Amino acid sequence: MGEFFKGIGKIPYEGKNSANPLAFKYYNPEEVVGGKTMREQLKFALSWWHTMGGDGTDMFGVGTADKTWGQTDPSARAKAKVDAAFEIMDKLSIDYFCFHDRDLSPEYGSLSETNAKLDEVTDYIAEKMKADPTKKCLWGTAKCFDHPRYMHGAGTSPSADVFAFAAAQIKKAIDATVKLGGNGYVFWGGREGYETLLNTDMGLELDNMARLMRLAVDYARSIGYTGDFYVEPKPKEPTKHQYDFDTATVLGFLRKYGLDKDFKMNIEANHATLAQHTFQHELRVARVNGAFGSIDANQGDTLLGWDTDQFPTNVYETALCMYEVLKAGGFTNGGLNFDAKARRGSFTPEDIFHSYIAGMDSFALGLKIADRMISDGRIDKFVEDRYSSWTTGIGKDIIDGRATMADLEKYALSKGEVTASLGSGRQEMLEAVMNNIMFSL
Ligand code: XUL
Ligand code: CO
Repeated sequence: MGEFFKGIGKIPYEGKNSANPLAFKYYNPEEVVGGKTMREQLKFALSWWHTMGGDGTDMFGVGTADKTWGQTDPSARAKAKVDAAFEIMDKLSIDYFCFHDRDLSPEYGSLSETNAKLDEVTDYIAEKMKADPTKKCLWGTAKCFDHPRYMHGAGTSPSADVFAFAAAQIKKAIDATVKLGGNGYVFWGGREGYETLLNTDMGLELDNMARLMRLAVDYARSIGYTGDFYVEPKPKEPTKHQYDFDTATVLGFLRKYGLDKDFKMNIEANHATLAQHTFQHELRVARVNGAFGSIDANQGDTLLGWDTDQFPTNVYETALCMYEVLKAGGFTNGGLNFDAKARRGSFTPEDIFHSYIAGMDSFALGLKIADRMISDGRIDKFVEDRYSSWTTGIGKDIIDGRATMADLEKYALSKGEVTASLGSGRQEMLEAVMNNIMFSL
């Protein structure tokens, strides 16, 4: 195996005063922040689809970056991708990778041939992981959205044959994830939605999506998989309306079908903003519902209405994200997967490194700021004080279930007007506190 990125060595941490573009300014893997090393807190992952396969092709033009890895034969290319991916992870000190089955190995003539070829690639990855045990699989998934057979959905297809095919594909993707020691398996419903209700039996489609998820969980558990299952919410794109619209919608779905104990969320920043939420909102909804799992780290463009999957560089957002992660107790099986791609104009091999360095440094800064937000205590103290009426008196009686409607009426009648019990929300003051913490680092 040759070296793919000959001019680029292992990316060093040089600190914030370094002007070397191929050095980390903030990501120092062994530095302890919030009781763990940055490496343990951030659990960065490489996304196989964007980094190893995405060549910049878009609706208006062909690719600009060469992602052939020097091979024309699909099978040879799949293995070269593995070599290149391990070189990238090694040089960037990234410990994890995430994959769709078809990013590892494409479809061939029949499902059995496709599966056999996938086995060859996962065998090869397993060998590389054995040689370097620091490299791990964060999660796997099945690409049940790109082939024409999935034009009307996979689990939500009107065709039972397509449902069966998707189940077979997911079974194999679960096998691959388990074989590679993955601790996560993702369901992102790429075409699990509709274009028009005039042709759609929504009730049946939702029931079937739940059936597929139940079958997948039961199968995985039966072969000894103990990791997490995640749903990755997204409101639209490619379909006009996706059933996994946002975290709240997914939680309702999971609870209806008794799947809520089996699934957590994989929250993606750009999906949150497409659903008209902030990234922090989606993380908070997952956290307060005990469903926080993993993160697809990227960012959208506020002026565009689609999934641009940009590398995250907005430190305000990464700080608020890491605040939620730390408040959730940190990652367990999850991590930060860069579901992000360099812009079409950033087409050189070095741009892969510049992109990851930018994203990793932004999250390292976000982690440091979030840790400071917590140790500083001003924000948390403000929130605690704001809700202090719930810790004594009538508030405590309500929380403890002691107050009846009649008691509350009696209390309200005796109190008279209650507007004076309210204090200012102090939003501007808190935003200034956040800036003060950010820039005191
Ligand atoms: C698409 C997307 C996917 C999932 C995995 O918007 O985010 O790449 O992360 O299928
Ligand atoms: Co994603």
